[in-house]
Amino acid sequence: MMSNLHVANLELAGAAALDFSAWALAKQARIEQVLGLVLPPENSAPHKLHSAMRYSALGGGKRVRALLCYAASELCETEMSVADAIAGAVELIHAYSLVHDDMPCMDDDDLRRGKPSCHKQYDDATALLVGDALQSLAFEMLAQPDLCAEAAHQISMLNMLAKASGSTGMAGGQAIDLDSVGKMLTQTELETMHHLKTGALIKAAVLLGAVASSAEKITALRIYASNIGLAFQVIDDILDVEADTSILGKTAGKDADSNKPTFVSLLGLQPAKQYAQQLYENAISALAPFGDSALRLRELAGFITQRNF
Ligand code: GRG
Repeated sequence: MMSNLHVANLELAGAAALDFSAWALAKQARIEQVLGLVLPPENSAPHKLHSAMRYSALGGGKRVRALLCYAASELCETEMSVADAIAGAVELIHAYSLVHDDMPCMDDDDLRRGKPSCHKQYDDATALLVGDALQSLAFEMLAQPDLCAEAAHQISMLNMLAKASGSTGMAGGQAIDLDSVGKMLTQTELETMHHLKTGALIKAAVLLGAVASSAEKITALRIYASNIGLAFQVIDDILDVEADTSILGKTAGKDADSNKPTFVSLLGLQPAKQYAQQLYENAISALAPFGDSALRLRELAGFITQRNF
């Protein structure tokens, strides 16, 4: 199993001189291959669990978090083997969160990434275990021996991912979200919830590859990540109102049906769009000190705020 974690020698396209869509396609293919190697094979026991893990983590999703990991790692000149481990770990945590979020005890959704959600395709108990096992695999990936030349950097990364996904990060945000159904939240409360639920992992995706960087660089990246994390959620709320289920690959109109507070219900559709634009501009401003070397992060901010799925 451990040998599968060494994926640095993948023969995939380099990034130099590629336009954004070619760069993103290459990186999406790369993360698919990284995850395909790290996830246990379906023909290994326990078969159902391994099959359901691969079903949930492979072959779908925009891979925005992995793209952010690769873009920030390129900016910080982080080794590709480390970037792969970071991107894989973050995507595994994200996949686990989606599997659990879709379960009847949470958001209760039958559709994810254009196919039946894990608990519909398999069963509730398997979905619970898939989330658990994907989370453990994420930490196994990031904890692989000798991943980083400096052990202290690796420990910092593990610490950062644990905090981003735990009760003062994503899981905490989900707890507030579940508790907010049917309530009116202020904009500050809504922002706090989403900084945790969606923003914490997006911030980790940007900052994990920067652990060895200067304090100034990390501060600028933190501002960038905080703004795109929130922008991601504002756009998610807008798409829930404006986009079709067939394009989203998940059930549209879910927020209103579940009586959830959103940026659209709080601000209105047009002001929510202006707010997303403001967050985008804040993120771009934070990248100014990096000049051309932050091109991919700039393009990703554009992708996140202009996406239609
Ligand atoms: C269960 C601990 C736990 C947490 C769940 C992130 C989350 C917390 C739930 C997802 C619910 C949701 C739809 C949130 C809105 C923002 C979001 C994370 C959307 C899904 O992310 P995308 O659009 O998904 O990046 P893909 O499929 O493209 O990877």
